[in-house]
Amino acid sequence: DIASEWQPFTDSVAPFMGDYQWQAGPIVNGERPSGDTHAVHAPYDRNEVVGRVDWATAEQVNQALDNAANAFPEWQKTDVSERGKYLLDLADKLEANLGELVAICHREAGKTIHDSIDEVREAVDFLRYYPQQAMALQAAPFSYQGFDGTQQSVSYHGRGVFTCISPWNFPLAIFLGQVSAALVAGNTVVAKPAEQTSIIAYRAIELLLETGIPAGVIQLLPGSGPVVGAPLTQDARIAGVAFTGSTPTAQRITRTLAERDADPVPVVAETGGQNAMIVDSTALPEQVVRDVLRSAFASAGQRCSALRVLYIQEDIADRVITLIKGAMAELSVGRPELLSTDVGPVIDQTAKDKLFAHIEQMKRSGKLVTQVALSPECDQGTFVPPTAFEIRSIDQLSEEHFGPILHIVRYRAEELDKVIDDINRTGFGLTMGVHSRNETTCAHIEHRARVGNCYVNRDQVGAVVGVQPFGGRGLSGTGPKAGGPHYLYRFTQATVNGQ
Ligand code: TXE
Repeated sequence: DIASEWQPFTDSVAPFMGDYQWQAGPIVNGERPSGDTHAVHAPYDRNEVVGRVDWATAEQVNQALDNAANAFPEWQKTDVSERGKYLLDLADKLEANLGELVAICHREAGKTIHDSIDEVREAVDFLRYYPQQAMALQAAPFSYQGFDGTQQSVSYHGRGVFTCISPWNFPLAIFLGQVSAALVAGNTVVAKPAEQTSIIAYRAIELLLETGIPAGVIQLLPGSGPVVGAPLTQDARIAGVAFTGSTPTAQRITRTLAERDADPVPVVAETGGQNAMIVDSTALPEQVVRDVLRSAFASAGQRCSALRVLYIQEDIADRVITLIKGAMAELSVGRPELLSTDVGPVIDQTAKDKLFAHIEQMKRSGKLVTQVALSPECDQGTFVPPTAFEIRSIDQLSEEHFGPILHIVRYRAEELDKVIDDINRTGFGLTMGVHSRNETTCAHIEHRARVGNCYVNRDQVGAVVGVQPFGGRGLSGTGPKAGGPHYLYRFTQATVNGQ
């Protein structure tokens, strides 16, 4: 049975649950200076203290940038296989410390067991994938014959100090995805994790330092966006920025970088979405409902890939909506460490308040389809009930709503192109789902939709490293896709016929 299958695993998580607390903070040249201390509370129970995090001071930010700049020349010269070896060792260490990392994911980010394990696995995949790609890049530099018959070759090198700014919703996978790509490509890194999830980033960098990696090449600076993040995008010592988070923050960072009196540098931005799924009348309703639930409510809807707006062709809309209501009634919302939990809390009170405000507004301007009732234990944490509304069009949503809220729109067959154009007009372009047994319809939607990732007759749950590279267009990001073969190029500078 499942319980005994999970027992050895839960035994490794158990020591880090309950009263266990972590102490985290900046890591500057391998040292752990103290800063302004902030208590971290568990999202599922605001009375539970998970640990304490010191946020970096302005002086530490400055010091970290100096350290990373000083470490760059040597690191750039280090062979790519050696750079990659540290990351491969870290992957092994993450697996060896799975229990603790899963516990942090639960307690700091409120992730369910399944999501927490997936989180660590995805981080491990990034750590193994990028070194392999970097070695392939070095082993076969791009060479070509010029129009004049001469042989040319292009080689790739680190750019300098890369700033990596990450969000809380994939606090280990995205954090280490950025950091590992930047490092293996030959850059040194100053990394700022999200305010809400610095503990897991801190443990990851502690484990990275245990591999023997030179301490100067990775600096960790927990802290707020304005105080720690902003200086890391303003400084002239920065050679590039990898950012994942909301679209407005990406726009702010791009403006800041443009105003620097320094070299122009690349920004690799992965941002939000307003993701839709189109279901036509040939789709299989049971399959649709299974995929809709996973796409909209996995991780409490806090995935950038998550389904927000479900378009259903009128002919089957009543049937599908009835099935969705039935399936939502079965969702178990509650404490993330329980195996039976489908939907855990959202990240914090600010997120909860915003989502409740949206629910109230939708109750006035849309039609409530169903809302899952919350048990009394949810009162202690930042839980939001999975909720579905019927609305007229995606135009009614002016921004991304990052939580377990599904909007449903009915459309008639002849409106299909208008539906796709409405979705495109939001300006976001992250994910799109299609459910249809008509291959021509699927191909038409895939062709007309302006999104980074299209999912046909399946759930739309995001990236699979090395298999399904992930990233958006338009307001959803700069591309190229994380977890894919082209991602590393953005972290390098190319030289023709030179070193
Ligand atoms: O974003 P915020 P959040 C998106 C997702 C959602 C968002 C959730 O769609 O929109 O991420 O993350 C720092 N200068 N994706 O709410 O607030 C801030 O401290 C420099 C997309 O955390 O933008 C944090 O570390 N930094 C995705 C980080 O920016 C600043 C995958 C993000 O914070 C700053 C996952 C400033 N002025 C989530 N202000 C994809 N497309 O792949 C804030 N920060």
